[in-house]
Amino acid sequence: MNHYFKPKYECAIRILLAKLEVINAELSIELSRTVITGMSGRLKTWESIEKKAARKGYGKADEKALAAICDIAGVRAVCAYMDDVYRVAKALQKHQDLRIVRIKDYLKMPKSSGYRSLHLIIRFTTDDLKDITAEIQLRTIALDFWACLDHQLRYKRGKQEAGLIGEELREYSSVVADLDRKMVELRNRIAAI
Ligand code: 0O2
Repeated sequence: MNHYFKPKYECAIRILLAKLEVINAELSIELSRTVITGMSGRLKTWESIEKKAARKGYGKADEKALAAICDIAGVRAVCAYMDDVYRVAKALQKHQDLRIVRIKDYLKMPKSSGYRSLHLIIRFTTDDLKDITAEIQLRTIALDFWACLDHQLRYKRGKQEAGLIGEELREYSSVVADLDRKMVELRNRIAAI
């Protein structure tokens, strides 16, 4: 991205990762176990920004288009358990320097592809990063496994090609979600012993 505010997006990613580190440390002490098992951040490539701008009906990836793309800065936290995903989201809500402007709960309402994840669209409120938006994706280890393979196998392919394997991937996504529920139940049963 050869745009003057690229450093701001990079900075946003670093700040969000630092926040997630702190949240992980606090929750891990509180619950005596690791809550976030992995995290990563990425700046959307210029090619991907241009494609998304076109998909959203913008002729070119100008400032207006960039403002409409919420995931130029993207951060992902992979959690051990399903309920941890909501714990992390709740902890992020307490941060004064950002505002959660939109929540896309694809855990409660999975996408037709079978994609399950909790997306928080945040906007920074501090002067230095004012109006910089970012997307935080929160999901479990199991759902991350599904999403990564789906991304490779289907997500970025043409519709016809993707259609052939879509049903099978949707089914596996339900299997993964069931497994996540069972793991929470098992953890709770063990804790009650
Ligand atoms: P990449 O390559 O991961 O960056 P909207 O802004 O609401 O109009 P958008 O941005 O598509 O539409 O929102 P959404 O649904 O929150 O999707 C944002 C990101 O979620 C995607 O970014 C993917 O990372 C992920 N995602 C969404 N649907 C799927 C899916 O079916 N499978 C997988 N594996 N990931 C998905 P990008 O920019 O599309 O792609």
